[in-house]
Amino acid sequence: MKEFKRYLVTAALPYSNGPVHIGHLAGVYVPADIYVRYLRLRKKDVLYICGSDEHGVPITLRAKKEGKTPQQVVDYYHSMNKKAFSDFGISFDIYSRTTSKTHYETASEFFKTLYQKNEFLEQDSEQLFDEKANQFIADRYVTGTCPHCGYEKAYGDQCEKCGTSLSGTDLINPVSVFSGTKPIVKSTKHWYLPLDKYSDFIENWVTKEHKDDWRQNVVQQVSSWIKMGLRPRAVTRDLDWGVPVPVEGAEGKVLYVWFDAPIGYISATKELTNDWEKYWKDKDSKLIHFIGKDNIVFHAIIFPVMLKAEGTYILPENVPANSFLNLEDDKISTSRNWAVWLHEYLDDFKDKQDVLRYVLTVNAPENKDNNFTWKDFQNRNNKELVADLGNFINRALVLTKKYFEGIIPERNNLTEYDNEVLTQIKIIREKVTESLELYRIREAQYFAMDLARLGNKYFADTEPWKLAKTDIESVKTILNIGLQIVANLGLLMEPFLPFTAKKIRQMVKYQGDIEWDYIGNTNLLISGVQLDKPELLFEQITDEMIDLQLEKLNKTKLENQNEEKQKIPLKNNIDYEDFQKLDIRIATVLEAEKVPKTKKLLKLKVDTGLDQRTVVAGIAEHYKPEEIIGKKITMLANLEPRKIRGIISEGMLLMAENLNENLSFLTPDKDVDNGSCIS
Ligand code: B3M
Ligand code: ZN
Repeated sequence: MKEFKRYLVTAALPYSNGPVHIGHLAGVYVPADIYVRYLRLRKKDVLYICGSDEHGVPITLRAKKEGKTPQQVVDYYHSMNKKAFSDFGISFDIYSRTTSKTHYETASEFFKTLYQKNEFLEQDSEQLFDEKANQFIADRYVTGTCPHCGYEKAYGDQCEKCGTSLSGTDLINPVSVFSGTKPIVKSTKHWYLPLDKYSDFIENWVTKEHKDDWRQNVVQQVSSWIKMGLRPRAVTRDLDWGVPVPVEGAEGKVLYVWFDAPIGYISATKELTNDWEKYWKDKDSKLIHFIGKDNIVFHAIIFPVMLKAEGTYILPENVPANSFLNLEDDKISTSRNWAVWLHEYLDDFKDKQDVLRYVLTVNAPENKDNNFTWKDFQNRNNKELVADLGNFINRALVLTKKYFEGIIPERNNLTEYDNEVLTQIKIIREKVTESLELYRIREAQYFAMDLARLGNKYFADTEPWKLAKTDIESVKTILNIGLQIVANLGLLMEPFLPFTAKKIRQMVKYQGDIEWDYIGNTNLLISGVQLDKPELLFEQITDEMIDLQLEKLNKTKLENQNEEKQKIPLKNNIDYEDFQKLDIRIATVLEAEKVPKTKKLLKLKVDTGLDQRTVVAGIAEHYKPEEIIGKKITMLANLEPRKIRGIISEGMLLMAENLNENLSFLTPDKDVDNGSCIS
């Protein structure tokens, strides 16, 4: 495998329109942090780059919803997320942001370089324009009826029901999300990145050159995009929030967020070091993009095409893309508040960052989606961190205190088993190394815990607490070896559990360098050193602590259900004349029966005060016929009669309903006559 002089590790830039949650940590930031910390322990020249992604329509929508400016929104979440990452030991060398001055300059320069190289296609296209909001609207922000399946809530870019990829102008009765009005179609010019021109390059580079060393989810997704045929992609937008397009004739246009955001990696590096070009342009630099699977196309196709077209940059050596983490079997969602927010986790689990890092790593969704449950969180903590890692270390220290007043004993003659245990330490290091080099972070964490399991087994096999009565010299050797294993854990766990690893090194007064290659050294600790009073590294997580979290989630679920009720979207406005055409009356149900061979229909005979007539109503799943006879109801009396399942229905029952289908009649609160008008 090629040796590189330096490493450039990027982690996907989180949008500054919400807090970061455990899905972000599991998907991107913890695995990347583990890999970077490992490289640092190997004394590699490595930069860990990240920052806030601060453009894009979702941010302007949130700003509009909260009555703030987009800058206020991104300022708020940028500082919240920057602190949350720091609190969790996500050790970026820089956490910048794409509203920085350097980023605007860098992104503009990058665009201009491609523009001057005539890399872009310039095309006029028909786009939907919201006259009331006075802005063009991206396809995602227009809804309407899908021309393929008739689904009335299709988005302009895709129909979620039949999955058809759409463009806003395809929709029937399009409505702008911004103003609720019907948009018009207007022509506008945009600049397109010719992905098709680089299709062969991408195909060779990803699906052939990296067929074996990149994760299959990445190779397969790129393959399917190639098979579908790469098409020119617009990299400018008619928006006022973003990096202005720096060329003539582009007034009122900004760079597409996914064009400018990846350049954020470059601008952040520029802000970090004057040597930035060494990292981004020297073939001896290794570039790795840690991302979630929803960002594969941008990091394995679009950004590499941009870099290739610009011509002076290196390309990523790997793009480890994780899948998604679910929470209690449901998709994590910022908008539904279905998440464990980092800033809230620390409120409830103070100083337990490593517990969450550990659980998210052993459950990392590396090759498929995975699920986080609070029960598993509790079990992993209590049965692995407390019982394996913490228990072993505590035993080594407590026994040393008990038999040698906390002074590290010297080692005497080693048995064959002692030697075997000592050689295992380096073997475990090598297994962890290999897994990390292959970005198998979850496997690496498991192998690292083998060292704690080795220590526990060594004590269980040698039983120093029994030997102490008869052979204290052997106990010295056993405890010395146990403490050497503890010191090695203080190095081996540094990438995974940095807060715990530091405590371990302090507890055994490890004074050496924190280096990967020292792992396996069986003399990290000098005998005769006085150790401090042992402290517990981990504490039990109780059922009460977990129940509290589950209660929070149940409360969120209920709030979401309540919220769902009001989610039936408002229809277009009508004028008073339209309303006057409706003749709505109070009536009484005289007879009611189920319509044969249907689940939902009841056939009613009603007295409207003007006449008696038949009405068919879809309420059979909510009311039994016998329970509505005699009931006063509200109905639309002048609806054209229509035949429903062979029955002529003369009018329509008016019911109150919401999305959770909690149906109700509209019954007057006073005993008014049949035929009373609703006005
Ligand atoms: N802001 C993250 C996302 O899609 C996106 C990553 C940008 S990395 C250049 O959630
Ligand atoms: Zn459809």
